[in-house]
Amino acid sequence: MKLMVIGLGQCGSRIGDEFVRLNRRAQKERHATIITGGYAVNTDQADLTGLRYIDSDYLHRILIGGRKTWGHGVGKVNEIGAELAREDGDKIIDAIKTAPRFYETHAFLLIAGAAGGTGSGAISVIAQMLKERYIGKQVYALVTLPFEHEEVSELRSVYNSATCLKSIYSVADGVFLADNQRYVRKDASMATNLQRINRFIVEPFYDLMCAGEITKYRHVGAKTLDAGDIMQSIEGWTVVGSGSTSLPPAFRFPWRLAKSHFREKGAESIRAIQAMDAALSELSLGCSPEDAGRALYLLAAPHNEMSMDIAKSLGDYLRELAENAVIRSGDYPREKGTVDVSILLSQLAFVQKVRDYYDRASAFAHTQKERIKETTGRLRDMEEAAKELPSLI
Ligand SMILES: Nc1nc2c(ncn2[C@@H]2O[C@H](COP(=O)(O)OP(=O)(O)OP(=O)(O)O)[C@@H](O)[C@H]2O)c(=O)[nH]1
Ligand SMILES: [Mg+2]
Repeated sequence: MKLMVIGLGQCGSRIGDEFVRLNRRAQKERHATIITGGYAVNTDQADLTGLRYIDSDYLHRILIGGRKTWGHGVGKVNEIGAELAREDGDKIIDAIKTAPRFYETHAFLLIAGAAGGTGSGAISVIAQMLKERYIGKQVYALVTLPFEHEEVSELRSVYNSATCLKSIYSVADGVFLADNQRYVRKDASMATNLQRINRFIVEPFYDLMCAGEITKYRHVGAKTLDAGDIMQSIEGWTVVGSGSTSLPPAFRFPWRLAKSHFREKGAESIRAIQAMDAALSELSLGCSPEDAGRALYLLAAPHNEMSMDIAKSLGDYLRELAENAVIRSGDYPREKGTVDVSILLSQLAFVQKVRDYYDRASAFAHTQKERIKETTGRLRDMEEAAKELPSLI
């Protein structure tokens, strides 16, 4: 599957940068192209400079709202982020339509951090622009949710997240959710932590996107997962995950293997199930699989680790967990010494975290309104007290 990736704001641009890195890796390791263009959009010039993989010309690193923010961001006010995207969105359209691989693009992927200003505000405006202009092309969003400490210390980040999620859900064809808090490793410094988190966020997309774009015959699966299958599996709230189990050393040298041994036969299925379990426990956001209306899994492993039995046991296992979902699947033969499973759960009917944002943001909006009313009243009181005094201007 080939995506055109547009990162918005600091968080979105950095994750977009990781996708471009992933594309280079796909070209090198698998001779496959999975990104038809990578763009970063921000109101903050310094953040655009800090990227590594996205081309550094002005068509790929796009500054919006320059006249209004002087290149210094919108300070977490996502209404301004949305307004600037409305004014300068054409810059993005102009840039993507000149991309040489534009017509190979299966879908757009817009990325942003929900709690900030620029990305949070711009993502739904740009999604709407793309939907109106490229009718029939899918527009997906990948939205990261704030860390717990941000939610506690700045109520504004909860409010931004809620308004961002509400708006993007109404316009995008699918919204991937990634919860920053799930990736936290307490021992690392913030900067390396963010980079690590970004790598974890993009990783589950790698096999999924590569599987249908393979050119080498021996890497083509019996049941190839192509862009159509993936797009059929994405609608509304979506989470992804990937898990892996390594093969015992003998498996890396298959000619040494006594495959027919009954114990080995059972171990094959167990390895695949273990990888699926790992994928489910590493989902980008905590949710219940039974709330999913669609699900998809991809098994990537050496040829001799993939059989009908294994495919069946994986399918049965996921069916038990996601009993209400239409399940699609694929396989992807590779030489690496691991068994990897990638999972996508979509059309989630309930997401606790999103629901909590909506509730808390509504309460926040209410208290803000009360506070403004109170402040206005007190200011009026003060003016009243000075009514009899002469003014010097
Ligand atoms: N996963 C991840 N989250 C990030 C990254 N950078 C920022 N965030 C999160 O994104 C949210 C803030 O959004 P930003 O992207 O910094 O904000 P912005 O869109 O640039 O908007 P302004 O700076 O307000 O103009 C916070 O919840 C951060 O924790 C990153 O590189 N990776
Ligand atoms: Mg910023």
